[in-house]
Amino acid sequence: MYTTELQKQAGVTTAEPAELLAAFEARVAADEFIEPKDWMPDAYRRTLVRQMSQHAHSEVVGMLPEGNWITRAPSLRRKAVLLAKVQDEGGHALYLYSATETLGTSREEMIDALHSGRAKYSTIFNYPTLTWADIGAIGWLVDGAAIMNQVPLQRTSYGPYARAMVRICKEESFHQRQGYEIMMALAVGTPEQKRMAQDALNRWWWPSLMMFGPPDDNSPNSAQSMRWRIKRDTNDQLRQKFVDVTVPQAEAIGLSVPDPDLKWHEDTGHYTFGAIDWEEFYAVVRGEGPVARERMQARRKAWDDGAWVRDAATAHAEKRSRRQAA
Ligand code: BYC
Repeated sequence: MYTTELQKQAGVTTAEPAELLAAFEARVAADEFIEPKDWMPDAYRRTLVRQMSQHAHSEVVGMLPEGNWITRAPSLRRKAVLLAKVQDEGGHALYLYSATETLGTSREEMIDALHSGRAKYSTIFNYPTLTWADIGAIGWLVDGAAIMNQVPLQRTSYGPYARAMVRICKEESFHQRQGYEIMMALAVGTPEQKRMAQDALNRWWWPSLMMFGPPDDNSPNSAQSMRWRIKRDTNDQLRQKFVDVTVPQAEAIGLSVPDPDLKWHEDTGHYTFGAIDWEEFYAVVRGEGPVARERMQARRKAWDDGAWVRDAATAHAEKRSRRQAA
């Protein structure tokens, strides 16, 4: 009844009933959603907590590079749009933290893991936003990469994660368009504006490709996550789709992708592209990104500065429940 070959493959370390595991695997294979109260292997739960909380952290840290430009947006319209976008990212983090809490972890545990450096967040947010064109490049490339990764996650096997993704993807598609629209405007602007747009593309292109994670043959979590249908596509498959969709968008506005090895293949209908600097990726994952320290300082400060708000909200909730009980 206990530890079977199936359990070993699933990375199950404690003895878990084989029939429950078999029923779980069958439901996943039939594309049924797994819900919070359903039985699930510990390793499945741990993988989800890891991926979903890191996803939530990425949304919250992702507010920083763009938030940095709200006061400097070049017009009232741009300011209003950027403000709405950054607020959406905060909302995404809230849906994701709530969905992760259904797996039995708490918001405090997750935030503590981020602030202590135990939990990761996307490498992309450790690069600085130097000019207004970077805001265009982030919307276009970073949100574009996020959509590519997140559309399949609407069919991820864990119900609360899949449902959170539906709304997130709708909002991300608006984000991608606002970024591309900024790039379009700059690309037909003055020579200096066009130069800024090209410079932003040059700096954000390769880090955007890294967002999809290490290559498949070096991605320790992919095989199991694909089997459990947490991930529906591999890192390399999504990266390829992103390149295929994005290169023509750059060409349409007269910008060039900074990759001399980029080549279109009529026969396969795909681009091949140059080597990604994985040393840079792993260094950024290790916390050595150009603005990694500033990002974590900003998050910790925001958490400390917000302590009075959390205290006030808790006191208010307690007062309300006392009043209701009376
Ligand atoms: N950055 O075995 P692998 C956004 C880690 S937010 C940092 O392939 P997995 C947005 C990985 O965690 C975008 N670390 O892992 C917000 C693992 O380490 P651990 C965030 C990375 O999980 C605001 C190790 O490398 N999106 O779009 O199978 C404004 C080995 O990797 C990265 C999500 O989080 C990275 N880029 O696949 C604008 C989507 N890549 O955890 C935009 C959900 C890999 O074992 N997440 N690592 O210590 C996923 O789809 C998957 O977790 C990943 C990685 C594809 C990211």
